[in-house]
Amino acid sequence: MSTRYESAKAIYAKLGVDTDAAIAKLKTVPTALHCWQGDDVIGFDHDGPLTGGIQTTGNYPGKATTPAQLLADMDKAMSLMPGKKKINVHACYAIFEDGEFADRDALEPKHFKKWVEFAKERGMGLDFNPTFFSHPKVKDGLTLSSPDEATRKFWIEHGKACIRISEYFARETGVPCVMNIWTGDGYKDVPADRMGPRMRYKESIEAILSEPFDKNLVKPCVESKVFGIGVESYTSGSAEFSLTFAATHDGCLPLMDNGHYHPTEVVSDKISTLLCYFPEIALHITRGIRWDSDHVLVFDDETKEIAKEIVRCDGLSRVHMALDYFDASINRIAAWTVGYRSWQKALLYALCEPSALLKKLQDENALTELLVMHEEVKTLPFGDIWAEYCAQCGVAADSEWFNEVKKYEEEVLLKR
Ligand code: RNT
Ligand code: ZN
Repeated sequence: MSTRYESAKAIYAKLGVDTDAAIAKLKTVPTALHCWQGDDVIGFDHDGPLTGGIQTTGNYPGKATTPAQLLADMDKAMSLMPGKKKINVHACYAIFEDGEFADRDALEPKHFKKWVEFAKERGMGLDFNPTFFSHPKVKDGLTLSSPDEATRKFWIEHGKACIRISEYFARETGVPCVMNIWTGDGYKDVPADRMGPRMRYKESIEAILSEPFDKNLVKPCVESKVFGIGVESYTSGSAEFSLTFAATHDGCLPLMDNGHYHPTEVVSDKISTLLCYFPEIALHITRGIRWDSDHVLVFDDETKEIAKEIVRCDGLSRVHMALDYFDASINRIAAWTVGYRSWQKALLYALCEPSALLKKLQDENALTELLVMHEEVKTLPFGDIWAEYCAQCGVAADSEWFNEVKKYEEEVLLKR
């Protein structure tokens, strides 16, 4: 233990914060790392581009194009991050062996065996996502809310297949699987019928959830979105739609992605409300710049505020946390690592907040002192606590880790 840590610990202790306990706690809290940062959200089941209202920009060399490359890249990135990981897989990342192929409605657990092996070898849980985009059966930009019955049926079957796969993940890893339903369904221009698609969306998700599953093993979520590229005027899965759906369907969780709201709306303010009503909720943590741009997560104010809210609400065991961003313009291993480390920093920072003291000031209406203390906290020696946490987790606390990425880029990525 460094003298710097000892001295920082004493400073925090004066404010009633036990930094040893904060570090110990963080080691037990999982955050899901998304596989899709490694290959610009393409996957292995199609040759076409990414479509469905989301987009990656950039053409940085070395992206993974095979399962072996993606898994190796994830391993490299994970070796540079402190903390407890889960792995988040999308259905389009099915790994087919020896020329076999199954369309999305016919996916089976066996197509994800490699992911299970990978997670189990590393003692990690798996989360899952049906992929309702980048596929020819997305008809006129619609899937579960399409007016075309055959289209809806195909995507409902996909959702059901994904429930079976999620349950397989949970049984194999011993960790519950969060299964998130997001579609890019919507309209570019002002629709004539807003309710029709939403009623169909509701019925389709209900049909998916009619697939039998153990609620302790599979945690289905619905993710809302205000708009996407090409669906600027209307989305079937709006915030109200998703929230109300989750509230009225037992065992279904609302998922908030902080890139999916109007630019001045903040998810940090919504967490406490949802935790008043839902036993569990889920988050996609990202960084939207001006729009849902999915920039790499950094240790900025809103990221900190989201982490603080989870901790202040004593929600670490009730909030399923997952990262969701994709930048194709920089080294992808570094993108994964910067984002995950930033979220770890935010959680540790939140765990080191003297929240008992601050809440007391609020309740006593000592609002001037509360402002003073909020400012005081910002310059506490947090860097020394972070360094200690990283040391205990066996990773570099400073940017030393980037040397590993440069080496990997030269030796592996640039040779692809
Ligand atoms: C899109 C949603 C969704 C996707 C992933 C790949 O805007 O955020 O969660 O990013 O499913
Ligand atoms: Zn998301």
